[in-house]
Amino acid sequence: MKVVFITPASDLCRMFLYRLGSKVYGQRNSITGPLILGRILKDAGHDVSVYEELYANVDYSKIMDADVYCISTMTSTAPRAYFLADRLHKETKGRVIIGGMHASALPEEAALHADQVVVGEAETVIRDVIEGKITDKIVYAPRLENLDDAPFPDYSLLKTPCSCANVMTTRGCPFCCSFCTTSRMFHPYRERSVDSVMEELRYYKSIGFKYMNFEDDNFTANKKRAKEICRRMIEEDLVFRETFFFGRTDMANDEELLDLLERAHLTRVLIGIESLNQKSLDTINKHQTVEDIEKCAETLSRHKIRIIASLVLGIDDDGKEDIRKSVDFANKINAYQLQPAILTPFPKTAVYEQYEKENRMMTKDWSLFNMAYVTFIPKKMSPWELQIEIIRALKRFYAFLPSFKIGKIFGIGYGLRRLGIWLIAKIGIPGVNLIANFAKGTYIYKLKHMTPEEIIKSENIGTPATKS
Ligand code: B12
Ligand code: SF4
Repeated sequence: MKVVFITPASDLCRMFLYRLGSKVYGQRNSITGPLILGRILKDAGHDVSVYEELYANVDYSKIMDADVYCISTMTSTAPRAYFLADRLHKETKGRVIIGGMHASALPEEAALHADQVVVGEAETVIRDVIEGKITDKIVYAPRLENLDDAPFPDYSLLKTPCSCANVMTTRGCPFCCSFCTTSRMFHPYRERSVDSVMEELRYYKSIGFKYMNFEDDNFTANKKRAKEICRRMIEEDLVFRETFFFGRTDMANDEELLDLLERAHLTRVLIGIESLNQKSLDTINKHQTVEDIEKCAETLSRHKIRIIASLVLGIDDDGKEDIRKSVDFANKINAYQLQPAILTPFPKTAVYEQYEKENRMMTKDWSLFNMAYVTFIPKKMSPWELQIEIIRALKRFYAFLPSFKIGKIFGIGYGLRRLGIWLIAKIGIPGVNLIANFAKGTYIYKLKHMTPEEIIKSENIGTPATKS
């Protein structure tokens, strides 16, 4: 059977400027689910290809003869996924299967656009679904107990650009922050054997990848294991030019770990700082203190591990001053990048349930759920004030002069990249203001000109609670 996997990207992410921006921001990398499922199907004799809309336009006229279309969903890409599913249903004879993060949270919604929906990790069911042996409209896939049973992602199936291999050595996270989707989707936390990870790295070296990321939600959750992986990378010459990973502030308590990370070139880490307000950290169930954050910043810089400071904007206990304090802190510690994200209540998370109960959701236009839009009524500021804070944060952080300082610390290449982001932020900010002022009917315009109650009414999602 001819099987085509599509990972959609929203209208915004398919724009030329966005693609250019993401090129400046870092290496192009792929989501691994479709490449793993694709390999299972290829090994079973099917003709498989995988497309990602994020990095290139897909020529749909070339894939209209497939027998099955497999579409992945995140929340922000769900509307595009449904559009493609409807179009493929109308214009082809192929079956449409939808899976991934968003479809797993809201399968009934996805089922309106698909022949079948798979909830959860699909490794154990994908072949039977494609070959018609499982026919349920909504298939609840049992989670993968032993991660070593999954094959490695097959990058030869990918027809769109990719310059960095993504490796998941674990699934899930032992913590459970109130806004986090992955710790729920991939529950409980599971680990692959270190041998299997090494074999995968060897495979990427052999096919010529220069860059490799560990995309585990929390790579250093098990420090002993993280150390073992780094140690073997160094011993077996499996070190890549640079490896990005997600970590938590608690990694800074282990000097040996930091030393090994540095030597294995795991030198760019996204740390969820989220907020410098202890009350907010407790509200989101982060299990992290302000002292942890400060210590982490200091220790990582000693080991030349560059921090991408991730902040969550709009936590109930945070006001504008708290957000600005966090941005200034990121500047003070010479964070390599700032990743400010507006708190986004993804379906099935604790914050989503809470805001639903409190009638604080302003929209369910899923395309806005990309962590750049205010989709709920914040507590300590108006929705527009919060929306503007993310822009202010970028402007405050990606300033012209600090780029030179960063260039001096991390090298000229990094300084230039930072200047690129500064330039993009500069073009982006007046752009948003222009839309907010003149593009009537857009969500940004509504945020600026309407009350939350008016927004909710116009987005048709129910009655708002009075803002406290
Ligand atoms: C790598 C990655 C990226 C890469 C590559 C993405 C791409 N090329 O599209 C980059 C960095 C570019 C990226 C971008 C974004 N990402 Co991202 N990303 C990830 C990450 C870290 C790993 C993905 C992965 O490989 N997972 C492991 C594999 C095993 O899981 P999987 O791919 O979901 O597949 C399994 C199942 O979902 C299912 N499945 C998946 N697809 C299909 C399809 C079918 C037909 C079937 C049956 C089953 C099925 O079976 C698979 C095997 O078990 C995840 C976090 C995570 N842990 O998943 C976030 C994550 C998916 N990203 C997220 C977000 C928000 C984004 C952005 C919107 C961020 C932004 N503001 O720009 C963009 C959107 C990109 C887009 N396509 O438009 C969120 C999504 C939350 C949600 N509920 O929607 C996540 C969960 C991280 C988080 N913050 O919680 N991302
Ligand atoms: S630490 Fe990170 S991955 Fe783990 S639950 Fe919290 S946000 Fe999710």
